[in-house]
Amino acid sequence: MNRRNQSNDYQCWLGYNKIQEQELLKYYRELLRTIVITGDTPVIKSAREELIKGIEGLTGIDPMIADAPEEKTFLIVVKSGNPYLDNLISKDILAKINEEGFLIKSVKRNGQQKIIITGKSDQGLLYGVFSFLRMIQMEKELDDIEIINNPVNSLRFINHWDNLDGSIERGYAGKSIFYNNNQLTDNLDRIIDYARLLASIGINSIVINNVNVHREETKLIDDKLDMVKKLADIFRNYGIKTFLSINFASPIELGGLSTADPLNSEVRKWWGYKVEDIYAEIPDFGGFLVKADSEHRPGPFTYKRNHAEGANMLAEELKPFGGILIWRCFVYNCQQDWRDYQTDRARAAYDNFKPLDGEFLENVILQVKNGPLDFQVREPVSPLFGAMGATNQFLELQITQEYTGQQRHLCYLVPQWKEVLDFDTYARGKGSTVKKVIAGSLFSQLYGGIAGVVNIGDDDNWTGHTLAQSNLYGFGRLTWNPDLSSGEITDEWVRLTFGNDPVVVETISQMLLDSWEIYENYTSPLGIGWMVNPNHHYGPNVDGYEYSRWGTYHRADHFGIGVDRSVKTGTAYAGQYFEENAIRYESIEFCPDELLLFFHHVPYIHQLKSGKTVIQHIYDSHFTGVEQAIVLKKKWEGLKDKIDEKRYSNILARLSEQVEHAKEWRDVINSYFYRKASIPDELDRKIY
Ligand code: GCV
Repeated sequence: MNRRNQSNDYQCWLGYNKIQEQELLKYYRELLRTIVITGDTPVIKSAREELIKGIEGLTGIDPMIADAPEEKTFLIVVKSGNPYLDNLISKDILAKINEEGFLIKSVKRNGQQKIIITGKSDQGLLYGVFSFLRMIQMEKELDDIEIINNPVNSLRFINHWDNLDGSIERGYAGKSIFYNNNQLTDNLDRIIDYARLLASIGINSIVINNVNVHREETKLIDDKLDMVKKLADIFRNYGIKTFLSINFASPIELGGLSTADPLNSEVRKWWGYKVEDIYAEIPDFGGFLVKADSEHRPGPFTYKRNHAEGANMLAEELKPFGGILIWRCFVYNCQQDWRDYQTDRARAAYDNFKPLDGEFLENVILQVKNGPLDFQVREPVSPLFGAMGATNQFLELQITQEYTGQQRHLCYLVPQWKEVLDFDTYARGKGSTVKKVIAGSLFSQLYGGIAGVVNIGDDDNWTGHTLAQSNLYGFGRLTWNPDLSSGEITDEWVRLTFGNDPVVVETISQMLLDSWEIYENYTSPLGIGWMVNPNHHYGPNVDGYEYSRWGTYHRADHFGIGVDRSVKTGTAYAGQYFEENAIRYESIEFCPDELLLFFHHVPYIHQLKSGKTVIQHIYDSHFTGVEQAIVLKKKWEGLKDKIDEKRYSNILARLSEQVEHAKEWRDVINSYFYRKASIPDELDRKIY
């Protein structure tokens, strides 16, 4: 497709639509007529192309690109060692930029105002260019700027759950943009556009296949390596390293060995050769991501080895090439018998990994899901964060909305992620937040970062629901800087995507910021989770969850509901936290309302801190959630004349569906608990 003809929703936040404010447009046009950007590495070329594209779109002028700054040049993009900067920018300021960071600074030279974008690396320049373009898109004045912007996390990862046949596990926006029928797609332009989107939000690493590695995907390290190489060639131009999910049993499936035992010397040798082959083709290959011994995936347990033995074997082979091994902590026995009250899936990650702290090599990173279970609308933060001071840890978030409305419902996850990042683990006393643990700063670790399971597919707008683009944008911005507020990120995304009309900005921002709470209101109450249909996980089904064969997950009976995870009388999960949190979660008195049923089994008439009983809270929140979903739709309808038809109708259709499904949720949940508890609604509303 001709890029100039791409629709607004395809272009997401890189639409670069012409500035509407005429005075400002004139000002930018004068300033941006000539620009200097030096260097011709692939990443700098991408930065140059982006700058041209951005300035053309935003101002309508075709900027002149000069090789060296002249008197009148306003915008100068050069690496930090460039002599031009010598008398313009002090060494002290330059010293504050880290390897991937950048500086955007206005300076005066011979009375002429200039903007310098500089950084130590090509990537730094690319990020600086994107940030500068963002400022123009948001109609910022360019006088008097000094922005030093360094990424907080060294690894900012996207995980794809794409399969080679083109399907995407938990994908809600069409098919894979990479693969089709076990081949690489022909539409490489789309992948370039994707790389641009990712680089613009600071992503520097990508895993290009599903963690559940099946037969075809296993071959990606073998006779399908050329596909990986082609993708890596594209992503490299945007400063993004390519990683692969691998099958732990590859030595058997590909190599014909009789074992995949990590301590077996033939197995080690086999992996050694494989890694060498990969690096011969892709010298900057990032490394492997592994899901092992979970949900039927092979792993070291088969050979009575532990996860450290499994991970270290691979890490050793990757190390000479600078590769990284990422090992997932989403390890649990999906066939546990839940009739036993001590058995608790929530305990699994900590029980499996905590005892191994200190045993992993330094190029191993453990990837931990935000909560102890599985991306529910509300879960406590995983107690593993901070509990492994001698091990690199990554936070894994789910951008794709598996349990949060599958991109048919609006559920903006940035506020949820902010709560996770700001959560105090108390690992080293007060202030030991998750964001410090995973950035590696709390324990001075070598690697740190955040991985997000992405929400895109080949739908024209990438994410199915156009407003779900905000989750990808927000994810990237938070991995770059977890201290950004939800409000700041939201405001940015709306302006970049829909323009700067204050009514549009205010309305959409509020819709996004309210949406997580709304979704929670009409779905699973008070942290209980899992009231979804099995397998596809969409829509209400109170007793539906997979484990119901062995007992309902929520433990609801005629008298009460919730899982007792206290140390005193329950599964003892609460005891996995550091003392301050363990005490808070252990007692019904201190446990916050929103997590009460995650940690405690209480009678329906138990009074919450809000003053309501549990049952009344269930009724009220479900009625309120539906009303709020209706308001979301009304707010959107109010923007009819301000949004292009394509995006307006896409979003309207999704919001209408959301209202109908919210009603279904309300009715299913309320009637289930009304029948179970036999307690009438205080407001005597009709419960179906
Ligand atoms: C990729 C959940 C999802 C699975 C997913 C798994 C995981 O169980 O439902 O689709 O598999 O998490 O994170 O490995």
